Amino acid sequence: MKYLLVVVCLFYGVLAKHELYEGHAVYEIDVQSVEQTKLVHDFENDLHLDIWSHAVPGHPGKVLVPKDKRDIFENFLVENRVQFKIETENVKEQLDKEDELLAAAAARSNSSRIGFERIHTYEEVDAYLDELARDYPNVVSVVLGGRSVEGRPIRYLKISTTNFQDTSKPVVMMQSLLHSREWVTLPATLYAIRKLVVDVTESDLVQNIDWIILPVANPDGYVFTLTDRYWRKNRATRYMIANRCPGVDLNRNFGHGWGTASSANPCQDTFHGGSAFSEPESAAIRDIILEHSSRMAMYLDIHSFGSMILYGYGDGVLPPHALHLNFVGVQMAQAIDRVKWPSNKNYIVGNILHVLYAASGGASDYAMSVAAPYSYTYELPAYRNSVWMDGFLVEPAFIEQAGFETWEGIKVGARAAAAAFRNGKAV
Ligand code: 0X9
Ligand code: ZN
Repeated sequence: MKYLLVVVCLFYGVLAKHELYEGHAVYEIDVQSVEQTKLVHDFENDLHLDIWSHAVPGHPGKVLVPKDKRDIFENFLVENRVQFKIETENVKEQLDKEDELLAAAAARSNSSRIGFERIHTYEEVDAYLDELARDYPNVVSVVLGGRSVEGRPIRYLKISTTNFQDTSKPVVMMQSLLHSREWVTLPATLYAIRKLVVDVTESDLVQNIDWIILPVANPDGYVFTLTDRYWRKNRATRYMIANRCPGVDLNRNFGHGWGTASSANPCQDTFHGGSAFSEPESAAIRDIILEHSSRMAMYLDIHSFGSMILYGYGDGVLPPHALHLNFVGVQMAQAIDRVKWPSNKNYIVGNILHVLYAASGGASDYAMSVAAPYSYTYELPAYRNSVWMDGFLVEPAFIEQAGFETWEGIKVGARAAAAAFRNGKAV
């Protein structure tokens, strides 16, 4: 009887999941002119839609549209003769499918160990950091960087053959999951950890460089994605309006150009918070960057999706060493392209504003302005091998590949940044 109850509960539990996204659709928008670009963008913002990628002429954009806004949105597109197609009719079905695939992969692997068969939870990753520090005490230590809004520890790894004492060595810092729904970014940091600690095949990387790796930069948001798969921000409640719209976009909350190209509306996905570093998660990252600013050669903030390597600044102003920044960016992109799956597109490299849009308060902009001359935002690929799989969703077969191919890029970048650091010409 008890067993039956459990089965029934599980069954309804699964059915009830992702109910939030029942009838939500993903539209692909193909704008033909600068006027249409602006029109669509403004309307998407007015409707508070979740813009996954901006439409520009020649590059269709994607936007998530809730059920109750589909009519008004479609009418607007038709009236303004904007071309579009509905890429996904019902997002909930896709989310159920992702769960199913990840659960099947987990059952096959039948292991609680950290691997690349599935996407691990915050708790699993956190426990793994301790395990590594225990098993590799000479190279690994775990540091508590701070606590999230909901009190979760923000912990990161320091990997060093000299216990961070040799100040002639460059530091490379990388993080994932600042945007919690970008699940495919977690294997990128976990893979780097594996190749620097567990399965070291290129020892120069760990001999010559001190590494800082923060796998879950937004713990509350990440835990919340188990309830709302497309949650991007942290879980701050102090800016809510009538008890609605929690969360600050942590990648708009850093102190470079804060508030100039972001949203002041808590209901938007790019809400920048009360002030620069108002959020404990971004403040914790700032403190790590500042602590190591004199020798941070490279900073990598891993996001998804779009197959891009972006650099600052978010207002389109280029730093004096932009040529080097672009050059190393291209080398990293080429290294990834050499081993990427043929079904995925080549990486694009460029300044954030030139490639995507203006964005202020970004983590990588801040890191570049105070510490790391080679500072980038990676946008990992969307998985493209199947017709049903979309943007942020993760196909289990791609998890290890995402880690592996991104590591190819990181290695090239880290070596180049370290060489520049040693030559005393950081830029
Ligand atoms: O908009 C963002 O925060 C990033 N794209 S995402 O789709 N993952 O949200 C890009 C941020 C890049 N910002 C800077 N380099 N300043
Ligand atoms: Zn992101």
